[in-house]
Amino acid sequence: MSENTELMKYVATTCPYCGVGCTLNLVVSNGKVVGVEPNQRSPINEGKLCPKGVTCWEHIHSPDRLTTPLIKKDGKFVEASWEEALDLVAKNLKAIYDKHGPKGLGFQTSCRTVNEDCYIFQKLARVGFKTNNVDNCARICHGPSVAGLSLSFGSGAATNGFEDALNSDFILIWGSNAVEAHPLAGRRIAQAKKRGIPIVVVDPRYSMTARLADTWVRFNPSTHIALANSMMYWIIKEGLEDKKFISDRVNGFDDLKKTVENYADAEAIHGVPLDVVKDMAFRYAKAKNAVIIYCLGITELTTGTDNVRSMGNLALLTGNVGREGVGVNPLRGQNNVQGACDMGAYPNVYSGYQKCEVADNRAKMEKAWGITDLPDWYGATLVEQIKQCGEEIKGMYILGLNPAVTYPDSNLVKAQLQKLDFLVIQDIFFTESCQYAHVILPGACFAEKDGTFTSGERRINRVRKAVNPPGQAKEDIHIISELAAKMGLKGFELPTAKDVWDDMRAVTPSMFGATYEKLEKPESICWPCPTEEHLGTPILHREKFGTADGKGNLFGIEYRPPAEVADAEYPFTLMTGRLIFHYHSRSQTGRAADMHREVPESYAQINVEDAKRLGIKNGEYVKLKSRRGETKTLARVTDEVAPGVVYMTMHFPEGVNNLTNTALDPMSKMPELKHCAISIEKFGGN
Ligand SMILES: Nc1nc2c(c(=O)[nH]1)N[C@H]1C(S)=C(S)[C@@H](COP(=O)(O)OP(=O)(O)OC[C@H]3O[C@@H](n4cnc5c(=O)[nH]c(N)nc54)[C@H](O)[C@@H]3O)O[C@H]1N2
Ligand SMILES: Nc1nc2c(c(=O)[nH]1)N[C@H]1C(S)=C(S)[C@@H](COP(=O)(O)OP(=O)(O)OC[C@H]3O[C@@H](n4cnc5c(=O)[nH]c(N)nc54)[C@H](O)[C@@H]3O)O[C@H]1N2
Ligand code: SF4
Ligand SMILES: [Mo]
Repeated sequence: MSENTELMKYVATTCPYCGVGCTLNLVVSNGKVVGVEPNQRSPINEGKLCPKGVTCWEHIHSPDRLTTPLIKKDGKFVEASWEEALDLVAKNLKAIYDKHGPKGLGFQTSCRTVNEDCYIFQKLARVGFKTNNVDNCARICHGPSVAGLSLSFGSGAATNGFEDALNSDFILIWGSNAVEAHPLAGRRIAQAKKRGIPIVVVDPRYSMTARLADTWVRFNPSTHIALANSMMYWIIKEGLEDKKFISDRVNGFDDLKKTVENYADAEAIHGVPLDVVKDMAFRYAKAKNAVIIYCLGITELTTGTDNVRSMGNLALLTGNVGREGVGVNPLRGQNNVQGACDMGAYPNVYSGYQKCEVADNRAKMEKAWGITDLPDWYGATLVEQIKQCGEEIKGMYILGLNPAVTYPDSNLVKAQLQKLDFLVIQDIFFTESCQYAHVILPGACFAEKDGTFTSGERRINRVRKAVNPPGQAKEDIHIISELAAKMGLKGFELPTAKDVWDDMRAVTPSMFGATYEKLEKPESICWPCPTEEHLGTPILHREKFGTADGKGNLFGIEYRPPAEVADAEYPFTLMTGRLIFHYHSRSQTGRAADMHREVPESYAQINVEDAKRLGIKNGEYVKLKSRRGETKTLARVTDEVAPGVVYMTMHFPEGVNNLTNTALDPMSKMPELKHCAISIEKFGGN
């Protein structure tokens, strides 16, 4: 039966939104996706989906999809053939490389698309242009988790799975609004609550997740290190540290002990009364099995890596790593943020975190890829690449990212992109960033290709093709392999996603055993999976840590304030985040009618007392200003944020990132997306 006459079929695949990795069936009728059915047998979502999952098919056949390559001529985009567009891309990237060398180009890839796209993309950068200037969206998401947990535990990944929270005796949720951002992981937390497992949520804001907690601890934004240090001071003072675990498996106790001595009572910094600090610390330390779940409240700050290491400190100090019901679990954000990093779309590692600076690793990849002279240097990261536009970097290739909306300081980003001699963007929609491109290449969305997404619990879930891409749009791996062919590169003749995956497996010890055959099962497998007989590794660090000496590392870390703090001119602290109904820059959820209707416009939460003082009423427009720009938004007057604090979602263009700051965490190069100083005015004045 041809595709156009078939009646109805179910295609098992994975949700394209968040890192929980719920599996679902796309319902296909007459060559079109007409709905979804959650996978009833999935151990991840057990037949449930959140509003984003339920509507994840609605954008697939949107009339706004990019259907043909576009080339900018005389300032206007005109339709072009693939031949013409790819010739132009090959010619321009090569010309820049010949003139400016490997550091003249920047490559940025998505965490929304499949592992296979990410792998072949970084291979193109490294083989075709000998550059490590390749990065992915994790940089501005969980980059500090990769950096921090690697230092603490020797692996940057979550230690335990989502369901494992049910094996815990105490759940500490820190800077994560899982109920809205990871609803099916949030469901596990709700199940834990029903079973009577105590839940403490640490958040400056009374979030949806804080509502679920039995104890909500409000603290001052961006003071995580001080608060964690205070907790550890009291844990050590009461002798509640796990002495055996520390002596057997952990380095650095003395350094930590000395540092936390100054934080016995740090309420002046973090704002949490001493009795609350002690109560939280003792409950965490005394629980038989305690787990920490954290997210962007921890990472998206200039102290991101140190905040993550503070979570590692708490767990190591109390022996809460390496078995069921414990661990430190960053809820990875995008559907494939774990995978994009695993695939080596990162400026210092190949797939499976094999470091580029190690000569043996370079030699191995050179042999596999049939080339010489792979670079050993640490490439420029996402925001560094933007800062270098027009200077070192003259050309850029962006696959599935929308920097004009999602990177800090949008005005700067737009100005920088315009300084490029050549910008190619490969997306499924014409995004706010596309207007700055010279060539736009139409990719295929998740429903139109085969591949894999790796979820936040390191589970490699299959993505399966249900329908053809619209018009001339092509699967992203095909676009890249055709481009590579135009450049005369070898090793890109990989017609299927499985071929790309096998190409990756062959050079990646930690994923070598994860064959497509093994990924067929509904529960799939979690890497590390080194051999074909291996069944995967749901829990990390059982016997030893992934560090060189096999031990976990405690670090004495001093509190540092954020890069920009409120002052007389900009007296409010801006926090930023998410809503359940929208996803990032809304290129997809904005095209799902039900989602759009729920919250059609941007808003900022402003404290009742502040609003009263400024004469602002609920539902009025306000102007928010920072040193970098301004934005107009609706005011929601509430006591969910403390006086002096404003919370705004990131989903609308001309929005929150007009205000944010590009200051970087020195270790992970994460920009301070969650903290800057602003002023508030009634729109149009008083
Ligand atoms: N609906 C929806 N779900 C999503 C996404 C989406 O866009 N929409 N995106 C996905 C992605 S990529 C990610 S990374 C995750 C993110 O998931 P989360 O990190 O859970 O979501 P956020 O709302 O960004 O931030 C979480 C919380 O951090 C708090 N917070 C805690 N401490 C601090 C602090 O010191 N300073 C500041 N400023 N805030 C703090 C905020 O109050 C907020 O409640 O969500 C994923 N899921
Ligand atoms: N102020 C502030 N800023 C933030 C955050 C915050 O909390 N506060 N959060 C940050 C975080 S955690 C993240 S992850 C980033 C997200 O930043 P982005 O990744 O830039 O955001 P998205 O809107 O998800 O953009 C993904 C793009 O990929 C396209 N796409 C989807 N699937 C495919 C595919 O299969 N192929 C191709 N070629 N394209 C595809 C989509 O159309 C979309 O344009 O934003 C960051 N920015
Ligand atoms: S929880 Fe995440 S993966 Fe699951 S349906 Fe919702 S958006 Fe998709
Ligand atoms: Mo993210």
